[in-house]
Amino acid sequence: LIIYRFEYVKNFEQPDVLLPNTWIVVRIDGRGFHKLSDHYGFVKPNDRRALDLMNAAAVEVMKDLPDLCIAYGVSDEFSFVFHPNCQLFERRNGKLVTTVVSTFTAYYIYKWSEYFPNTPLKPPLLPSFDGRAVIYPNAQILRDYMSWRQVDCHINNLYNTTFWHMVLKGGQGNTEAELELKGTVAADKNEILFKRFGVNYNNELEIYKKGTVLYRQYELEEPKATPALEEQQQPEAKQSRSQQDKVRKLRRKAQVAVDHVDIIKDEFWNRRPWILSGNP
Ligand code: DGT
Ligand code: MG
Ligand code: MG
Ligand code: MG
Ligand code: MG
Repeated sequence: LIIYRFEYVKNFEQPDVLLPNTWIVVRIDGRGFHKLSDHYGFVKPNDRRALDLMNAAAVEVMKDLPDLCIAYGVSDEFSFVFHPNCQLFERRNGKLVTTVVSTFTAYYIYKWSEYFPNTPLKPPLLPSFDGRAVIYPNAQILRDYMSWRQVDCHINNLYNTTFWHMVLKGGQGNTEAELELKGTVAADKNEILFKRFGVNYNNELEIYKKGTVLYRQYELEEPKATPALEEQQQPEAKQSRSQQDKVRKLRRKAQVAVDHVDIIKDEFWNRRPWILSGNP
């Protein structure tokens, strides 16, 4: 009755369904973490507690959303990947992004005290995250996206490790160190670390050099054959409801593995074909 008078406002809502049969990556990123990391005294350049907290929150997101097949995290960001056959929220952009961001943020704050027992969170500087969804048309491009993030992790970590050694151990000023590093290549930075500080970059922790990859680990393991990438990227023929439920159940039961390994080369993917096949 009276509701009909107002109902037309519903028509103002814009559709935001993401293209079918594409990989969906939801990337979240800490808002103003430059300031937040200073405020709460994160160790420079890498705070193990902060990274472990990011990873712990991301594991909960993976457990909460069985449609996710893999996630990759570095610094204050995490990329969550939905398989092309994912039908969660009818693939609506807004629903997917806000659910991932708010679930992640909720767990980040819930678990904060576990990782920073002596540094309570206090307003007005509280952790929050932004998020966006990007779709990728095939597994090769999805892998290139993941490689891009891991290369970024490596480049930033080598730079930051060198910079903070020069400043904190070498006593150089921030600007001075920055100027000296301008235009240097990886080999130069490795040499500065080794010659001045006796640090072999290769011996730095894998979590700092490679970031963190999360995926589901099944007991059945050790794949016999390795499907070609083309096969892997072919989305499954449309699954029935009961098939989808079965896959979901299997995924929910699986352990979420937390790894700090190379995801650029083929090996990682070949050994775990279910990540790209989406089965289970
Ligand atoms: P945004 O994302 O535009 O709101 O601004 P920020 O400040 O979050 O910038 P972003 O995301 O490009 O860079 C991440 C910042 O977080 C960067 O300034 C360093 C800081 N950060 C992340 N992880 C660590 C850590 O483990 N230790 C320290 N000290 N800082 C960290
Ligand atoms: Mg940013
Ligand atoms: Mg940020
Ligand atoms: Mg960031
Ligand atoms: Mg509701």
